[in-house]
Amino acid sequence: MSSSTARDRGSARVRPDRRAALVSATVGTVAAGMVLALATAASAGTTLATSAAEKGRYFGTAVAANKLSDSTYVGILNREFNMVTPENEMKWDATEPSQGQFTYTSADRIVSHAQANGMRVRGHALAWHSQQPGWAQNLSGSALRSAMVNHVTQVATHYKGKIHSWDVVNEAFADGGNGARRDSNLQRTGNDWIEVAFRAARTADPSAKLCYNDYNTDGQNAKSNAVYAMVSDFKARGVPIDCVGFQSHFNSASPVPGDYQANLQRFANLGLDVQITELDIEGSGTAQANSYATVVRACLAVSRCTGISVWGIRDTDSWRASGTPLLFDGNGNKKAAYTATLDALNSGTPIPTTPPPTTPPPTTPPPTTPPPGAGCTASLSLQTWTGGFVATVRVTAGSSGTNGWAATVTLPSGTAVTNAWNAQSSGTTGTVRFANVAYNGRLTAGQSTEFGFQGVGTPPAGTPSCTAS
Ligand code: 9MR
Repeated sequence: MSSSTARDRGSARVRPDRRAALVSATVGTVAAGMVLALATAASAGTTLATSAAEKGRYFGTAVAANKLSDSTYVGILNREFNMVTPENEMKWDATEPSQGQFTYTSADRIVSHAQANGMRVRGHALAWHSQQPGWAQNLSGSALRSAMVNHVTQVATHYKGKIHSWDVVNEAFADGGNGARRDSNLQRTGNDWIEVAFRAARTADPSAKLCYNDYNTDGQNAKSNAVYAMVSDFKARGVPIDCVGFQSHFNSASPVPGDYQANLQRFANLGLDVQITELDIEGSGTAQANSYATVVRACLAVSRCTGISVWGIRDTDSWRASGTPLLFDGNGNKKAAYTATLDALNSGTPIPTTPPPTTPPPTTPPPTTPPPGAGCTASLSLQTWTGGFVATVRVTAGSSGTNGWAATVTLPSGTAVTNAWNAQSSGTTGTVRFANVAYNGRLTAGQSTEFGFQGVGTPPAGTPSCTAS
């Protein structure tokens, strides 16, 4: 009785031709366990979309409308993916080439193809400094602000109910170490342009998830800290935001960061989804395959990482084709990177949800002289803006190393900590204590680690005190 139940349940996912063979093989004394083993193997997805779906995620790709007449391209698209992002067709220059004149022909083609084939759509991108039509590039001030709000409203309304997630604002932070906003005509309309865009998008399409999307934010660094601070502030003030997109364009100069998973997790911990939105990894062979697997495992290990999109199908479809960064070669054959991605999706053993012990790259130079004696020392660096700041504290172990540590920061009157990462904080005002978390308490002599916190009010000055255990 129990073996026949197990066989029926297990064989339900086996293709009919396999099922007939299995049934005849099980006549007599063949153990139900063997059937179960075969059925388990057959239950692993055989495409990126089905494998991701079995893990509760989507697997998507950027799509170019002019390739939808390429049968090889469409064959792979329909077989492997269940989410599409129009690569250029929903951008401002494409959808509103003249002010107030909206053209959706190419973008609609992609949306129709997606809907006809059971795929969802990531909208990309409503407000961005790049790929603006000439007329918008020439606007400034309140005229540009109004035009931006109208654009967001019109495009999000046109696609209302058809979009899984919108990249509402794309790439609004500067590269480099200061965590500042990127200078652009939009930024010069006022620092609140981002939240204004999010509010307009929510009003136009309340069912779409609204994302902030950027690159070089994949690990913890000054830029991702600044995005983190903005998202924290939006959550605290009720600005509508549902997700953060991590573009994840990698190459040998910018590999998958060691703290990739930890960085996804800290954003997820703010209470929103995270998505890998434009994944491509330059390279070839095993090294490239391993990097893809690392990215997939990181997403699977973060419960609010809801999906992965690659930025094109074949290497020849890529915006940086010479780097052969995608999962299929120019002939549409599966690469080693494809197999590693599929295997990682099918793996039942995602890497642990506790972030691995990582030492993020220092944002301040390490002390030039080793710290004297036992105990620990701490130093503080700040990114500030009117009314708030992000602080990065570097903890360095003394000559005995540490099993644990705690750094104490004294805040000016009226200042409050709103959140912290890579440390457990006690209190929010006055003297605030930050203790190590599980993965960064143990430091060898002279070794450093960093934690951070965000605050409102005047930033702290001076050197934090540090005690070691
Ligand atoms: O892949 C897109 C390429 O076809 C365009 O020429 C380029 C123009 O800016 O944009 C590419 O897509 C970008 C995406 O919209 C935002 N993140 C970076 C992507 C690669 O540049």
